[in-house]
Amino acid sequence: MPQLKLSYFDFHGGRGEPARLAMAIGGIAFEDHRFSFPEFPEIKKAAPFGQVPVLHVDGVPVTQCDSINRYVGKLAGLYPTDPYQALLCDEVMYVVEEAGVKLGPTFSMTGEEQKAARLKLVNGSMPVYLGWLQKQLLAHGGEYFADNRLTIADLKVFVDVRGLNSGRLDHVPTDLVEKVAPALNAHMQRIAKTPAVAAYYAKFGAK
Ligand SMILES: N[C@@H](CCC(=O)N[C@@H](CS)C(=O)NCC(=O)O)C(=O)O
Repeated sequence: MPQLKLSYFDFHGGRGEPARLAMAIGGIAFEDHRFSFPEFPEIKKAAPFGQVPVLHVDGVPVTQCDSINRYVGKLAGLYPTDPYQALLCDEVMYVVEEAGVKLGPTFSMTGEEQKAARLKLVNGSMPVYLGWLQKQLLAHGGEYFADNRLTIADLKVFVDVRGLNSGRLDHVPTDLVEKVAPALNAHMQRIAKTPAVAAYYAKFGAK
């Protein structure tokens, strides 16, 4: 097993959290390098593209969260070996990522500008991607997104839904997911109760 070090912000969400969760669930040893938002400018200087997450594999920095997710998913046994199931898994991750890319610019906005930009998403692309995810989940039995079992795609959606519900995102109503895609909320709650996921958050004293 290579030496792994994952660098990402110290909060239970965002692009780095699915990989942290997957490694915890799979019992994969890794250095969990977390840093605060004020520390980010220093980290940014060393990061390829000035962005995180960065996974160091035997000291080599690797970027792009979904590439990292697929890799650690394979190590942790949370990525399908069947090519079609892997495709379904990737599709779900890319949809969540696209939604994240649309939300990204709003983090550097404030006041009315941020409010207008976020409400545009809340009333536009967000219900579309949440609705699609719900449809996809239900089309595959309602419990998991692919392979009839927990995969990295479930973890990516789980982290996304938790973030939307958290109240951390100003102007995004905390009941948005419940209103437009209740099956995703039920999925999130089920994943949260998975013993390894519950143990992971209990370790941090987080809900
Ligand atoms: N395409 C990259 C995007 C990474 C990204 O934008 N990360 C955010 C944090 S979640 C970041 O580092 N933003 C700081 C910046 O772009 O200056 C990926 O998939 O990992």
